[in-house]
Amino acid sequence: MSRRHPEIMGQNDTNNKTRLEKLQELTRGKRKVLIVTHNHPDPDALAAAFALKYLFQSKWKVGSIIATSGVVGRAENRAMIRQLKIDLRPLSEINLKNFSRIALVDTQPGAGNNSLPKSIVPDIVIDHHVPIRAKTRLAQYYDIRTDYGSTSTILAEYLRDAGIVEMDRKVATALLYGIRSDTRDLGRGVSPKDVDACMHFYNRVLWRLLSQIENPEVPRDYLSMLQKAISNARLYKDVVTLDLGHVEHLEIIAEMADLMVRTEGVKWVLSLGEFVGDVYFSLRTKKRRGSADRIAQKMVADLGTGGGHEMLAGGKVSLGDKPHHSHRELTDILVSRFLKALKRKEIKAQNLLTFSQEAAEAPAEEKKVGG
Ligand SMILES: [Mn+2]
Repeated sequence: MSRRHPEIMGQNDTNNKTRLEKLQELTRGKRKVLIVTHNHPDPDALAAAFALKYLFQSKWKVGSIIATSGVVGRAENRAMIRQLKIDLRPLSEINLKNFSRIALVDTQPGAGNNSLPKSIVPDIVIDHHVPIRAKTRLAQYYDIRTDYGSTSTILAEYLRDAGIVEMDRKVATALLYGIRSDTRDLGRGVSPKDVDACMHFYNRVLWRLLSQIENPEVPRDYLSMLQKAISNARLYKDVVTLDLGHVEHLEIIAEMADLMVRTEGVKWVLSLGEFVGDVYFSLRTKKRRGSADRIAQKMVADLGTGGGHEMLAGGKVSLGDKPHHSHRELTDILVSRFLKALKRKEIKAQNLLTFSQEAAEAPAEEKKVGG
């Protein structure tokens, strides 16, 4: 019952202004804040970090550095960094001792998807993912709003309530893209707050730049991955599973899940792949109350980490932690747990394309019978 409620600094009724005061207090007199995103940052993580940096600088003249781990591979995300000039540093090259304040955005300590050493408790945690991690509550400041569609929305509210009228246009563009990309254009896992936030700074968005970010050139490899994804997809009635095998960059796993869930008649998609020795997966569903986050957590029980939201979730199993399992075995366990959770285990798999072809070729009355 209380699972979905927003938890903010341990209270529900604290308003943004009070939070801003607390943030100011925490960073007062600090030379530089380190802002860390989850590994392989997506547009929401990048926008939230970019906006937090802007808030610190423009409001309180506190400098900050944005750092992350992993690879930004998706063409749109690379375009975002390039076009908006987001200065992103590798976390591995940062001396954490040089920072007396560390902020985590779009992730939490113990979530398993960021590279902040386990021994470090960040001072600031801002996120929108379920579950709220135990270690998050140790942070001096945390703002976890699990009913929000994006972390960017939280940052947009901060900027609005900090009284920033003429918001930096690049920051506004980043935030809009962050919100849109996490909510699939304000249509998935979205709250009224996400829509409000967009409306507030709409007139500051650089639309041409945004269009360039959303429609970048893609490498030919991208098309071959697309081909592989489609031909590998297995259909269990209305559920698709998809093993991409080794992937060059991580975002492709989520991207293919997003694509496949748009297939007619498909209600759920599990997309998996192996990246630098770890198995990653993305879950997507058309069901508004799909509990994808709970299924993701069931799938990784005793194996790894997982979480997310009702309609989208993800997880990771490190092969290093499970040396007795091969990539194939782990993938099989994850797929089997997924199908079991959805009660599709007894259904015989079909090839997604064969199925569509048969359906297309079948006479109309037979299709009706199949219902
Ligand atoms: Mn997010």
